[in-house]
Amino acid sequence: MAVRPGRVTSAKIVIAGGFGVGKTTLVGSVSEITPLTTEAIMTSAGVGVDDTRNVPGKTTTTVAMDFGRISIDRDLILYLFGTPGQTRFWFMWDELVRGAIGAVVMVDTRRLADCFAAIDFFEHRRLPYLVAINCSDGVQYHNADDVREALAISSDVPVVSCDARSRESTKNVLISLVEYVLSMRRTRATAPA
Ligand SMILES: Nc1nc2c(ncn2[C@@H]2O[C@H](COP(=O)(O)OP(=O)(O)O)[C@@H](O)[C@H]2O)c(=O)[nH]1
Ligand SMILES: [Mg+2]
Repeated sequence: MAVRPGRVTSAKIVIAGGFGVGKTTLVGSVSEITPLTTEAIMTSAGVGVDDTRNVPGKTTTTVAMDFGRISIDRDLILYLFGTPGQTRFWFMWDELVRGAIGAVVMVDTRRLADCFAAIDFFEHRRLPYLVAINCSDGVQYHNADDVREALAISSDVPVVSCDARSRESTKNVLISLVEYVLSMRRTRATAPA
């Protein structure tokens, strides 16, 4: 992805994280198009499969994925692809990350372990990602340094806070990711082979 003035560049970004962390909310708050979401009312088929114990208000679940679009400025359009949270959809992830420039891993600090699988996946694929702490109701239970330490991620991976329901906040997360991806690319381009 090279952002050139006067030319519109589009890029694909993956939104990942555990079940009920706010992925669908994030795509919905920031998208300029009505997000294509494949939300379904949870039925008894999900009992024992989808863990709603810590997400009591949740009555729907993303069956396949969320899709949205946001123009960061006149030159850059981002297409957002939310991953299905349930591990039974792992087979889709390879397709989902194809062509993506980077990923947002959303975390709820009360259920940090839920994002381990996504982080492992992106580390393994060498896809740049940042960690976005979704501060439910404005409450952040652990600071960014503690989260970084708990997740054992490198010091260059950005850890930011956000409110998935706020367009402004979500947009800032995406801008941070794009800046990070561009800085990584510059570093890789100048690094000796
Ligand atoms: N109070 C509060 N609720 C939130 C926030 N983000 C998401 N939710 C709610 O948490 C539940 C799960 O969110 P959802 O976006 O469906 O999670 P997903 O499984 O990651 O797609 C929904 O009922 C949301 O309305 C937040 O920042 N604050
Ligand atoms: Mg969802």
